[in-house]
Amino acid sequence: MRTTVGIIGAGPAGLLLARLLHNAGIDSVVLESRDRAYVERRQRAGILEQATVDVLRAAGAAERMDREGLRHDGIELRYDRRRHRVDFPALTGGKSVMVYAQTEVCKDLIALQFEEGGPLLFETEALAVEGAETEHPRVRFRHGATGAEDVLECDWVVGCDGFWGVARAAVPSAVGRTFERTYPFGWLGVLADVPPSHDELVYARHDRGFALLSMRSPSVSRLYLQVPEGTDAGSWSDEEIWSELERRFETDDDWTLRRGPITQKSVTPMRSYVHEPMRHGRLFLAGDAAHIVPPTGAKGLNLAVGDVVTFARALVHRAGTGSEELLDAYSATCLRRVWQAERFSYDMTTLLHRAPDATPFDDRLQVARLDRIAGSRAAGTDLAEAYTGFPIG
Ligand code: RFL
Ligand code: PHB
Repeated sequence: MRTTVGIIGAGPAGLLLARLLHNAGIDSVVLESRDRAYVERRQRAGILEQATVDVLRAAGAAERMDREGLRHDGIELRYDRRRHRVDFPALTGGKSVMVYAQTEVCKDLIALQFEEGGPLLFETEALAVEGAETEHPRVRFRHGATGAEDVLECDWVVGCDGFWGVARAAVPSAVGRTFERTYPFGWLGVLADVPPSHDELVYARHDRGFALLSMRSPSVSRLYLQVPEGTDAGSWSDEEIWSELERRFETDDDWTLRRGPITQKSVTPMRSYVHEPMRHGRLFLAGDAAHIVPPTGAKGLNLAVGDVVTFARALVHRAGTGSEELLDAYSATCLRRVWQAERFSYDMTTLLHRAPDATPFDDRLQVARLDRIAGSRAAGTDLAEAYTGFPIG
């Protein structure tokens, strides 16, 4: 098998990259280890930055998003039983975000790829990237149906295979460097068949821990609770989840949390991670394969989009001009945006979560930081600009 760009992974990064390349007349093959139903059902991100929305529209992949996505002009910060709304358009000169789930973005891109794009092979696991330093890198992979091994010969390989993928391992440790931080807590996330209890996202800081109210549609709520690292989702009953959410979201006014049937429960660990550089020879890393952020800033999916847009532009530039200057700049260009997202995600995480060893001093500092955001236009603007997203490239 032969192609111009071998793409490992059919998450948002790999699927969008295949679409962008197809639109530019560049052929690709996508290899995905899981089956289609799994990829379309995996619950993850929910917030699309303005730049992500613009990219999906320009790629011709936004028809359903524009019908079903919910435009949000702000978020609520909740602490000390008080509520503060951060107004995005007012603070950023008109920017907003879109609530449209990652599962839906993936479904839309998969459908388009099957209708119009190149091969997208599910249940096909990449085993290794070979020859990254040569003109003809290869991906060794295994066909799911037969178990037979095969090789995909490429001009370029893009590792969009997430944090646990194989692409990153093809960068020799002598040239790569990693930066990492883990957090002593995770998120218990639930989906519930109940209309969201607020029309915007609510990020709550509470002495018992963080809570987040988000949504998937006008009739489906997505809720998260900070839990200790290593928590088993099954150890929380539905009743315990609702009463803990109620406590953490409590206010002095008459706001109430609507309860409904919980249809899914899972725990996500929290990690900050960056691999530098994001390129080795003709292998490029994009999305979670190169970096992870804790979900508090809603940045993971948006970073993946920025990476693949940057790669596609660079390859199109090379095809048009013969110049590799943008490909050479790929890693540095992406990393500038990645580190801003790392900083923001870290700030949001430490602003809102209660560490197991937190002292009363730490608690007061968090409230002071929140008061600052609520009371200063400059501080509010800083949050609003970062949340609605930094430009790509
Ligand atoms: P993905 O989505 O992980 O996709 C990688 C794909 O590669 C496949 N794969 C392989 N395929 C072939 N051969 C191999 N050897 C392979 N190894 C792996 C995998 O099956 C998968 O389909 O990475 P991508 O495309 O870079 O997209 C990144 C986003 O998915 C991610 O940043 C966000 O979802 C992060 N994230 C969240 N971000 C938010 O902004 N808000 C959230 O609420 C949020 N929740 C989450 C998350 C990430 C989670 N992970 C990684 C466990 C919740 C979870 C549980
Ligand atoms: C979500 O809806 O899943 C979501 C929203 C905002 C976040 C994280 C997750 O910061």
